Formats: sequence, structure tokens, C-alpha cells
Amino acid sequence: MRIGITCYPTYGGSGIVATELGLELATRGHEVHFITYANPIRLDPGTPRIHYHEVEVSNYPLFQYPPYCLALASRMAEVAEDYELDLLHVHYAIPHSTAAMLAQQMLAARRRLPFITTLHGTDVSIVGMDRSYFPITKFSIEKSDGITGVSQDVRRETYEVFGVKNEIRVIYNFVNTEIYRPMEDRPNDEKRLMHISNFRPVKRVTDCVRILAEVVKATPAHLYMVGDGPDRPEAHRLARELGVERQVTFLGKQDHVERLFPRMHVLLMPSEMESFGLGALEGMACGVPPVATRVGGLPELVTDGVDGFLEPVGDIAAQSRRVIELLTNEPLHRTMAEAARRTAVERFASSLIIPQYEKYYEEVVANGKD
Ligand code: GMT
Repeated sequence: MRIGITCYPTYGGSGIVATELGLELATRGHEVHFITYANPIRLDPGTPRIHYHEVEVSNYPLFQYPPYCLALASRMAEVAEDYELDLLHVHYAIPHSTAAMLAQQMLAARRRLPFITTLHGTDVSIVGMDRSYFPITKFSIEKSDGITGVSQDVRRETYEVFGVKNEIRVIYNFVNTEIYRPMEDRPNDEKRLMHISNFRPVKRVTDCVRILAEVVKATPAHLYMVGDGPDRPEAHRLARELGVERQVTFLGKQDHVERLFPRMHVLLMPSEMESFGLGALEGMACGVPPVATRVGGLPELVTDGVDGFLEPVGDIAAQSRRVIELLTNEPLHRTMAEAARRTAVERFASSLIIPQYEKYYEEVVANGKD
């Protein structure tokens, strides 16, 4: 098939899922066209069957807010026509779903261009609830030819928040378990905790520092903070205040996290909300058990006490206890690390999930031909 993909190309789970999906589809013989304002991270533009079409937004002085959605819609229609796309697949409803809807209408007299919207969570819970975006988000979701959600929780929330009647297909996030895999001999010179995110408030990054401060009272450990965002300075300050700044390293944004994960012992995900928790899955594939919060779609990924631990949001004592257990009980860590890897391979491997997208594409394209 010839598939157009639009996503946020910078650091963030939805963009990563979209990019990895495009790469996997190209490997399976499809032609994939990324239509985005920047080259998606993790995308090597030289990859066979992958094309990248930049969306340029002109900044005329009259525009206090450059109309990105319109530039995107025009580019989508142009690419769809030039490359005879079979469908558009947009990740994150706002504004991608609306732009796809416009592109579809622009081409309606000449050809059919179905589009699928994949909901990633915050597009429903945060952005969609904002009254100024609510009506257009609901409308664009309803007008989509197909809708997928990355967890049962996103599906439930979309029905609840928007009251849409359309079918929402749950297709879980995935990981390439050939690339994300455990190391033969994980270095044991120090016990390493890792957190990875965009350091937005929803991630509660300061909880990671608080957890570390509790953990080091019981056993030596080092925390590696991967990513960047608005709450990094506060996490830094807190590490100094709690006297653990030498046990915390801020690594910034990293492109090859598959090389980092296998060196770690525990992944911290103390989020306020997670529709799925892609970082946890990537860690699990590398044999790193997560200590995460019991929110959103995380219980669909992590089975508490089997392949990781789930504790209440903000409960630093409980999360720290779990980390200490894992760092000080070698057989427990080994069993959980193996179970985490098994979960990734048996339930969330790209080889299992990508065919679900392919099947859905075929259904959506066939639907309009009735
Ligand atoms: O987590 C973020 O803040 C980024 C966000 C995004 O849209 O890029 O991630 C969301 O989508 C990911 C991929 O489907 C999920 O794994 C994350 O759980 C989800 N984040 C939240 O729900 C907060």
C-alpha cells in the first residue's frame, strides 16, 4: 500500500510510535510518506520506501498564529495526489485529524482518500477537553474513516469524553524485540535506575528524584534521567536539595535508547497519567522491570508483581520499597526481568502488532468501495 503518515516529529511517544510504524511498514514492502514539519526523530531518511515531505508554514507578519493546520492539509492533499496514496494515517487528533479531513474534502471530486486517526491519550484527556478544541476534535474523530486507540483505556476515555459512536479499534503500542533486547551480561558495577520522558508535569519527574533519595538510604544506586522538558530544572534543583546530585545524571535527549536500556536495572515511571507507557515497554523488552503507577493503560501492559510493579500515583514510599526490593533481591530481579522480556515478546512485539495495522488499513480502504 501507499500510506501517508503524519505525527509530531519531535520527542514524544506518539511521534515515536508513528515513526517506528512507518519503518516497520516499509520493511514489509509498503511505500510510506511522512508528511510532517520536521524529519521525525528515529527516522533515517535514506531508508528504502520511506519518503519525507516537509510541511512549510509561512510566517506572514499578519499571522499572529501561523496556520499550520492549513499548510498541513494542503501538503497532505498534494502528496496524496502526486503519489496516489491509498490512505492517510494520522497520529494525535489535534490538529492532524482535522487537516486530514480537509485534505480528504479537497480531493473528494477526484478520488477517495480515507484517513485513520490514532488516539494516543493526551489528545483526548488534555487537549480534547479544552473547550476551545473540543468541538473540532470530536467532529474530526467522528469523520475519520477509522479510529484506533493505543489501549483499552484510551478507547474507554474517548467514548466517555466525546460520546462518539464510531468503532474504536484498540491496537497496542509495539516494540521491535530484535532491536530492543537484553544484554548478555548487564554491567553490575552499580545499580542503575532510569527515567525517560519529555519532563512534562504529567510525568512527575521530581518523584524520580525523591524515590532515588529514599532508595540510597537502603542501597547504593544511580539515577539516569533521559530526555528533556519543562520540569528538568526543578528535578535538578531537588536533587541538590536532597543531597543526591552526585547520584543523578541528566543525559538529555538520546537517539539510541535501545543502547541505554539494557544497561539499566529498573525503569521509573511515576506518571500522573499514561495512556500506554511506551518507555516502559521498551525497557521491558530489554529486560528492565518497571516500577510504575497504576494509571491509564499501564495495567494493560504491566502485570503487577509479575513483570513489574504498579503503585499509586505520588506514593513515594511504596515505589521506593519496590525499587529497593528489586535492587537487593537478585533472584526476584532476574525473574521479573525475564517476565518483562517475555511480555514484550509475546504480547507487544512489532511482528504481532504491525499486521493488525495492515489488516485495519485493508478494511478501511475496502469499506469505501461498497
Ligand atoms: O507521554 C507524553 O507526554 C507524550 C505522549 C505523546 O502523545 O507523544 O505520549 C502518549 O502517547 C504514547 C504513545 O502512544 C504513550 O505511550 C504515552 O503513554 C502517552 N502519554 C500519556 O498518556 C501521558
